[in-house]
Amino acid sequence: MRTFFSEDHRLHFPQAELTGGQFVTPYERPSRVEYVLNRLKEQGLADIVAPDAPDMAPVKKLLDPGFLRFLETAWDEWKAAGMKGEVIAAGMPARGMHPDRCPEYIDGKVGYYCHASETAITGGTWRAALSSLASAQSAQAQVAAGAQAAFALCRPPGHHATADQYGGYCFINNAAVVAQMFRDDGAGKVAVLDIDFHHGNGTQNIFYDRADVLFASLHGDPRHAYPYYLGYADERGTGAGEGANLNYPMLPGTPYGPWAEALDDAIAKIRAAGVEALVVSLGVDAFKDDPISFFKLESADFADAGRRIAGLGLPTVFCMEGGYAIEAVGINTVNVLEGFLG
Ligand code: SP5
Ligand code: ZN
Repeated sequence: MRTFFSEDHRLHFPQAELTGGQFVTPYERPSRVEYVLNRLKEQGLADIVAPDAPDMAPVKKLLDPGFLRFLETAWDEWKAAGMKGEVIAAGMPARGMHPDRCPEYIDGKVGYYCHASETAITGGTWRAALSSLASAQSAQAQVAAGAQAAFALCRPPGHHATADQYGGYCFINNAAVVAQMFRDDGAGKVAVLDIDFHHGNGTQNIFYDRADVLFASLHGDPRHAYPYYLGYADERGTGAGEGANLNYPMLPGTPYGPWAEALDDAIAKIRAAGVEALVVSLGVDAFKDDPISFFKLESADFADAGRRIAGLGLPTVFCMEGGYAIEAVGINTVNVLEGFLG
């Protein structure tokens, strides 16, 4: 299995994440992917190539062009307005306000296009997000050309980003773009299987009214876990998309047994739906030692999950998402890929 990876991820490394009322070094940091790269090489999965340039045409169709322009220009506007620190949203439109009127002043625009203020934008964020997107798109192209599977070692991650909002360490929803590209290449139906600990609110939101992209997510119950305001089991899709959204929220302390039962249920429903291509949002923050999550998966469980996913027999693109137990991120991520390869 080939890995697509760009060194340009390093351009995104904010100093600050707002958590627990403090600014800390972000959990989502460049060293995460270094551990994945090293583990890939250690395990002989050394086919690692730089992606082609990103193709913005499918992205502009799926995501809001105003949002993309915002991401590209936010840092310069912020600095031009005299702001001293990194771009951080202080206020967002809340209940009773106008959620759909974009202010002109940059501080207001930031809140309009953001849904979680832990995530900072810096001068390198846009180029890093584009390089992450490029890896996902090149992985999709390789699978569309006949490879059984490919791994996009994306950083920053993508699954919390909607068509017009960033947050949760995510800016461009790589997995959603890959799913749309499979559709554009002729797949009748595509599934996105999201095994990151956090609910993939962005991906769910983008495809919520569509029957042609099935979304299934295993995640911490939103009553207890970020992103808090989406991810309940009764969110099943709307209109034509009714039934094409599958949420598996699970409680603090959930070990592999019930997690794997949820995975099997999602896999059975993906199989029954007649899907022709699979995108896996591959976060490994369900790991027992993850510093911001509360499931109890062991490293070996990730290999077992990979085996189960392979049982679908579908052309598959893996997109890297979260995972913050830095030194185990490499082992756990590569375990999924090795389990998949058998
Ligand atoms: C891609 C992904 O996994 N994004 C996760 C975003 C999580 N954002 C909220 C993080 C809250 C961290 N709180 C840390 C508490 C440590 N005890
Ligand atoms: Zn996550």
